[in-house]
Amino acid sequence: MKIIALYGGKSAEHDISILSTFSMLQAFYYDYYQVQLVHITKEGKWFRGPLLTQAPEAIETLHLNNETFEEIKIGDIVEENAVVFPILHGPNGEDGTIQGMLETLNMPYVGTGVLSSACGMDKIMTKHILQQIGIPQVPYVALSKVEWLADQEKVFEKCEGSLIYPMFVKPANLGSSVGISKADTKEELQAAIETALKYDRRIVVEQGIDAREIEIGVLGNDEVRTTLAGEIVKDVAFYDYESKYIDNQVTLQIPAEIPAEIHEQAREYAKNAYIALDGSGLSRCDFFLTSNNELYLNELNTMPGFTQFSMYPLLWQEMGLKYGDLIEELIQLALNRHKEKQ
Ligand code: ADP
Ligand code: MG
Ligand code: MG
Ligand code: K
Repeated sequence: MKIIALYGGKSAEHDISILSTFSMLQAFYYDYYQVQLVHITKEGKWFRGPLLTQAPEAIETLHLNNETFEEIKIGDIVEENAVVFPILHGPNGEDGTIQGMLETLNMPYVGTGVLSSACGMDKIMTKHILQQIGIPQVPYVALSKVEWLADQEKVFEKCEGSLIYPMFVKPANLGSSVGISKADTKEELQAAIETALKYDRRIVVEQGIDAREIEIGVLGNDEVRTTLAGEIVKDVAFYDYESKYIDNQVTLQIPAEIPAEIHEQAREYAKNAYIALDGSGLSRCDFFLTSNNELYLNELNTMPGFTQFSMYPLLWQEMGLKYGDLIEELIQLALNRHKEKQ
């Protein structure tokens, strides 16, 4: 069987996708699979690369070059006995667009379907759904570019009327902390809103809280399993893009040292949220935990970071599922879902 590794992508998280893909390529069971590389450029062009029969030694194998990659049309990836593994983060990859395309092409694919991908990517939509099923979240205000352009003072009133500083301002559709800033004053709020609006026409302003960050791994289609929680232990106050991917200013504590009842609560919320969003395949569910043990669900990431040092695979390793077996399980979940739909 062939695995079609779709990576790169038209998003700010292009480079992270390449890192995750390289890690994964070390772990496929090449006795059973061959891996076809398909690189999506930042401009959204598709290039077919080499067919791998063993793990590549260098990440350069994944980088575009004229000798080993040829431009293809999207429909060219269709073939029998293949499963698509979209290792794409953020808009145009993790947000239901690629998933919808693969549905249309009738190809089995790893990860959440159209609905959960789209809802998980959209922070406003996620909040609406979580609210509906009674999962605690930090207070927030949803805003549009139109509102901001019409009357900035009204927007300030809306935010300051229901939230106190610090506030966190985020584009509705993004990840990896891109476009997110913390605002301690009205001036900073203005700048933060302007920044977030560069990435999306819908944004969210949230109550900033001082909290630990814990994460739960979720895996499965109809039968949903969760991991113990892991904690992102931060040396920095704001877990931003730089600290996550460049400076490595974080360590992972697995399992998180939190009270047993909080642990159970988080697992239950993660499972319920996953089901409410129609999850299948996998997701990583992220929480805030305050010093007086208030637990807030922050977000679900439907294609979480997947290097060997990333939280999601490490959480499953703690549960006894090795990195290679986790990938195998994801492929089987993709095939099962596809079979059920036929
Ligand atoms: P992304 O999808 O980009 O990861 P998050 O909502 O997870 O977006 O925000 C990124 C990081 O910003 C979080 O991991 C956390 O460190 C910080 N953060 C986000 N929202 C808040 C908040 N309301 N209060 C405190 N810190 C926050
Ligand atoms: Mg996210
Ligand atoms: Mg996050
Ligand atoms: K998300």
